[in-house]
Amino acid sequence: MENRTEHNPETQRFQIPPELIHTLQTACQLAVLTGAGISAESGVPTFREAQTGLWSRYDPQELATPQAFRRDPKLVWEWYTWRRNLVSQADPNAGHHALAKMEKLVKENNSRFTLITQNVDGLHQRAGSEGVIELHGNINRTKCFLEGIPVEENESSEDIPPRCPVCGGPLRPDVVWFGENLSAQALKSAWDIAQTCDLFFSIGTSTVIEPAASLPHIALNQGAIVVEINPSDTPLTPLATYVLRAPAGEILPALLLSAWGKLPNSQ
Ligand code: BV8
Repeated sequence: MENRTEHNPETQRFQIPPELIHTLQTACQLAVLTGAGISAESGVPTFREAQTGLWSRYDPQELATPQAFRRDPKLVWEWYTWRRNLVSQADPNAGHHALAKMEKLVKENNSRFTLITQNVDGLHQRAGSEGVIELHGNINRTKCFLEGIPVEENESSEDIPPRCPVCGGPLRPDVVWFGENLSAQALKSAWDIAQTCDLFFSIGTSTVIEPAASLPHIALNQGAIVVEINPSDTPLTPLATYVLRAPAGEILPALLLSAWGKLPNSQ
């Protein structure tokens, strides 16, 4: 496939197609969709990687559901506590920082840049990205399971899960579980930019989870250039305009350097 970029061990460089660099420099509306893969280099395990230790016998897709929470709220709450601790020890990697820098450079060029993420770890915001559309919520926020209202967690509570101070119901993480609807506003914003963008990046996602997985196809169908960044093939790979077969933390800084001569953390 001539539009595929692989890391060249001899030159230790990526041969990024010059026409892709030009497209990146001249895009009017750039949309980026990220998945768990962009946080992999920060040490946050992707959703499909085997869970470690205590959790190895559970399937995340079974635990991340309202049914699992109703059945065993303590187990699900402790799973999220374990994941929150993992996320709290992680830092944004060069891929997160490169996207935050790219956003600033694209906006300085009076073009539009929209970052849509399936991730719940908040690492994009910690790297400086603005206006991040969190399709699946944020693991660091908490809400009441019964009323759905945001709640500041009372750290001293002995209850597992802690109770809502308003209704006494159990608290839950403010994430979208399987079988739950996404925020209508977040979904509409993501849909709209996929419909209007001229360049769409799909980064670190297996493009399996709906409705997020439909976004790159919406972009393709309206004529956008679609770039996939992933070390492995996904269902999107055969359809993407360009496939950058590399880890996000390596290829995104290379794209930034090639297109703007900048490094992720430079001024
Ligand atoms: C909904 C929050 C209405 C919780 C998550 C249509 C057809 C079939 C099924 C459905 C459908 N529509 C809806 C469904 C049901 C379901 C679904 O999609 N099921 C799947 C299994 C088919 N969807 C829903 O339930 C959604 N709700 O649509 O409501 C409805 C309801 C029921 C029925 C119909 C309609 C809600 C989905 C949201 C679920 N919540 N997260 C939590 O985190 O605890 S999703 C969760 O999975 C994470 O957000 C995560 O992001 C996502 C996994 O996807 P990826 O991000 O892609 O991660 P993954 O591990 O899969 O892949 C990582 C990739 O990174 C890999 O490709 C790897 O190669 C790559 N990688 C690794 N290292 C690197 C890298 N890439 C770059 N650099 C690296 N270094």
